[in-house]
Amino acid sequence: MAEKLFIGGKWVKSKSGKTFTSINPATGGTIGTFQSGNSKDVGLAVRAARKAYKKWRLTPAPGRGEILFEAARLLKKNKKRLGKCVTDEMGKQISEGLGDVQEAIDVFEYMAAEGRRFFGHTTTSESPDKFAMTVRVPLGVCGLITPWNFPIAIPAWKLAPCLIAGNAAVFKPASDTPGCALELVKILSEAGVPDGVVNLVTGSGRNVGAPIVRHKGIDAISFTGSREVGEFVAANAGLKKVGLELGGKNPIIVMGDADLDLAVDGIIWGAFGTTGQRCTAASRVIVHKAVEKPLLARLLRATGKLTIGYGMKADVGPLVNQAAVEKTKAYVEIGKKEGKLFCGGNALEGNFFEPTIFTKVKPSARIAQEEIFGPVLAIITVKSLGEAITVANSTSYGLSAAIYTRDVNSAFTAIRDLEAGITYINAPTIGAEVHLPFGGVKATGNGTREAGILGLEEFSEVKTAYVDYSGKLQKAQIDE
Ligand code: UN1
Repeated sequence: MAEKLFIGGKWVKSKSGKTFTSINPATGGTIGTFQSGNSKDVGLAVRAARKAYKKWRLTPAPGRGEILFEAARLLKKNKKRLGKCVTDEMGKQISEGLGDVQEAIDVFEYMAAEGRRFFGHTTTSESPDKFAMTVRVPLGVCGLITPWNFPIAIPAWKLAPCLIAGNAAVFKPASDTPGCALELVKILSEAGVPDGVVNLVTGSGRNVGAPIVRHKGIDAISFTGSREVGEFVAANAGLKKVGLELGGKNPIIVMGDADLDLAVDGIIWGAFGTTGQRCTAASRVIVHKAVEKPLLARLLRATGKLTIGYGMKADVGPLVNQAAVEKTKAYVEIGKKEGKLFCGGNALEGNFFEPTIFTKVKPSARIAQEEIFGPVLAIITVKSLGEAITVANSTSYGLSAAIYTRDVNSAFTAIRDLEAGITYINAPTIGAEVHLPFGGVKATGNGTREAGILGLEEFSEVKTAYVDYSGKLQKAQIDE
């Protein structure tokens, strides 16, 4: 039986009358059948959200927080089961599947507690007997469009701040992971999110995503995904408030004084964790010439130890689908012309791909510039910290960056000069925590930060309020 859409608190079929299936990328087994939503479903979801918003926005924020705490509790209770759902539907290794759920728990708890802060400012007035302050107000109805690589965590990053701020949501998950999205929405409903406040419309980007982006009844869009789609969102959302988290080409710099064993652990995790399918994945290593040889020897050894297979059993799971395999294959062919294939390079049966490393890559090579979203790492060799930073900054993206060094001067220079929203010292490019802002510079987005205190800003706006208790007309700038 096909799963349904969730609109206005009811599980309903799509007006399209069509469905699609979600497949386990490791085993080829069917996860489930889901509704292929269309613009009519989006219209109904927006109507339900607008109606529910009227009441939800007036529910005191600590009360909204109670519901989010309950959602966190239910996620905890179901963590094991949901972690396996993540592994089965998108392929990542089970400890990462559980981490995906943990990140959702963390962000629900964090944002739930924001319900008792939600601070504005108070300040002085230039007039006597007058009070001035700012308060935060919700945006209205938000369209949330999420990717498959963190199928529970990224929807949670958006839903938790969206809800605590008093907005209603129309949520469209990636078509590779509708099952995880459904699980999350069921938990929100069970936790007490009122009917219509969160509406789920599954289906394609063309038939569901685009109508959400263009809908006049939607006030804001929060999108995480590819740069191409991000550009479409920016061009089609009109005057909606838009938050974009797009790609990355994240570098790890390894200096001559680095702890090489530590660096190798970080590179392997950064490059091949989630099979390279993170916007924060390390896809470039920029190594100082002095340690190139020993680093490569260690990397070869460590890569050789990785097991590839179904995420319940192996270190490196599959790519999400056949299109991702084809894309990775194509980049490996490009890489063979641009650098030296050092290890891996082969697609295996099913959706699996060997962890792949290219050496002697030029900073301008396509495999060093374009986001592959697969287990492909480009190694670039440099002669100084200055050159390393110039190379690190030489892509259009700027999400996360890392440096391995024992020198405090190099570390602080990197923090100052790396063009990235997130910089790690002696840690890989992945590992963001939910109470700190997450996001990037340059083509990684449009400046929005998710999670942390800034995550609330994406989903609320500031209202300025003046209270004049003088009992007479006072004119700003004009009265003496
Ligand atoms: C993403 O790569 O799409 O820091 C999000 C990390 C995770 C979030 C990544 N906590 O890698």
